Amino acid sequence: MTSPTPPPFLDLGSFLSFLEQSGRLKRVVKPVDKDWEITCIARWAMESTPEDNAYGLVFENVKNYNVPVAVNLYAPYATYSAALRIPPETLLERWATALGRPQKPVSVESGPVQAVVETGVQASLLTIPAPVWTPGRDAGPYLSAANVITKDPDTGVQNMGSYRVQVHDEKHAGLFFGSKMQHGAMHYAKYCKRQKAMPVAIVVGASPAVNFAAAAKTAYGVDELEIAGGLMGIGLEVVKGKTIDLLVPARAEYVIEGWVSPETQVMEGPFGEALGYMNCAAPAPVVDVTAICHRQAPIHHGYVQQLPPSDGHLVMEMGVLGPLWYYLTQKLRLEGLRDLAIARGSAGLAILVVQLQRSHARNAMSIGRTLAKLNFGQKFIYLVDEDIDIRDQETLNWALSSRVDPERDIHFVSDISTFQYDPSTLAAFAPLRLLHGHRGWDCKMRRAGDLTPRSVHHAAGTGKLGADRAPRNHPPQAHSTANGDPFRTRSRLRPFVDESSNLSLNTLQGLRKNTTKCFCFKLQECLVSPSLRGRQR
Ligand SMILES: Cc1cc2nc3c(=O)[nH]c(=O)nc-3n(C[C@H](O)[C@H](O)[C@H](O)COP(=O)(O)O)c2cc1C
Ligand SMILES: [Mn+2]
Repeated sequence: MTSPTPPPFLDLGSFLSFLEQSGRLKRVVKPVDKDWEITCIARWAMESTPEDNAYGLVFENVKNYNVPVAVNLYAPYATYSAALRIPPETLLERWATALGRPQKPVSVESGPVQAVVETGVQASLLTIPAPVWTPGRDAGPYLSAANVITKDPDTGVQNMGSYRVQVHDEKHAGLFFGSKMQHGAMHYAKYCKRQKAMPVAIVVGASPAVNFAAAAKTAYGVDELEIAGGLMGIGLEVVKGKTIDLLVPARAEYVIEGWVSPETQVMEGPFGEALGYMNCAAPAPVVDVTAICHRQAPIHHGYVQQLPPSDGHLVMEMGVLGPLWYYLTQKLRLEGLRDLAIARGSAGLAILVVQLQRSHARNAMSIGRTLAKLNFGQKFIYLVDEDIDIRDQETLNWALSSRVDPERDIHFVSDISTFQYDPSTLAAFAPLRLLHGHRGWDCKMRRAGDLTPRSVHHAAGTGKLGADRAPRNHPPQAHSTANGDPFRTRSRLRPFVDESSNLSLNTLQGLRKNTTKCFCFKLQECLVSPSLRGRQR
């Protein structure tokens, strides 16, 4: 007899209890500073622990706050899939089901997230212990696991995207849309055109499926709350916002409500990006907070940002792979695919690994080209044979080393843009001479690694952390938006490449006059017996 499937996790608290019961959660009871200790300890815990023993962390005693902070919750794969109550090997299929059969949210009258509703002077973002994720370098504290809900003013259909949110002060938060094609950004552009303020709800600390769905690269017009329901196999409970007409998860820890004015933008960033570089500060939409709703005893949840590894990267990766798998297998009905993965360290999206069925080996190049054109942000696509464990980096490298003839098997696909914040391709749009002499932190992407607790501690000890790079809550500086196009000001974002750490990529790109953005490694017929490696999945 098979045991019944356990019920889905409906909120963050039940998932934390599950992690704790399975020995995968540690509580830090010593007081910690939210502006540097949380991220340093969390990063150290992630990097120093073998995946099989990975654990989440709850910082129970955050200095000057009475709200705990939970981090490192959704990595590795085993934990991500446990959060959906499924085995890891069925993840892609679960995503395909969720996208193929989304579940409508279920409206309820009230929910724990509105146990406390703070408005007016009571509502202050500074009561939420938002950490600084790249201490000493980020512009200030961020809500890094923010699920941002907006609504298309034409259709009334909601969208939820995982966009970082900078805490500017008690009542203001910056919204970062990585591109104007992000769905929240498209909504914002529509409101700007009408000269109307956009209602927004920022959901923090929800059921795992909500976080996963918010990172999903779905089609425009798909409500990710329905995808969250599809991932859970049951409609998500939602309540109406208190000061805005949006439906929000009823069992979240926090929902921050507010309005984004079409008129004003505020400098956002710099911030440590997913590939481990600092981005520039640039004007960005700003939320005027009207209410902070939360549970009686809320927990703040964040992703450690910046350099991989982090659970944020894994959430991003599955948000790419799940929809991609669905699209390729259910919509395009592309034959010959066996499995998809994203290589470690590639910021959750840059290196896509595609496993093909042996019977379709001869179509490898056309499959590769189709994938390249789909453009989910990838820069490299590896097409590999059935016998390779595509989640094992050593085996992948073995396959690249032993099966790929660079002349014959590497194909370049031109004019396809990659991840927007890839410093090597940003450089492609700037004459090299521009890059020299621009070494200020604020105007370029810069490698921001080496954030061991020790190095940061040392910086703090010497007073460096308290200098001008220190986390701060600077007063918002208003920038008026260019009329009609709210994103014109983004062009201030300067391209930059850190020459010292990017040599090999630049060399490759230089060969292609910087126009090539995507390579395919052709699958070679297996010359070596699969049993030689013996790593078949
Ligand atoms: C941890 C994490 C942080 C992210 N930060 C941002 C961000 O700040 N801005 C952004 O535009 N996308 C960000 N993304 C990617 C978006 O969540 C993703 O592109 C998603 O598809 C956006 O939803 P949308 O397609 O409805 O716009 C992030 C993803 C993750 C997992
Ligand atoms: Mn969307």
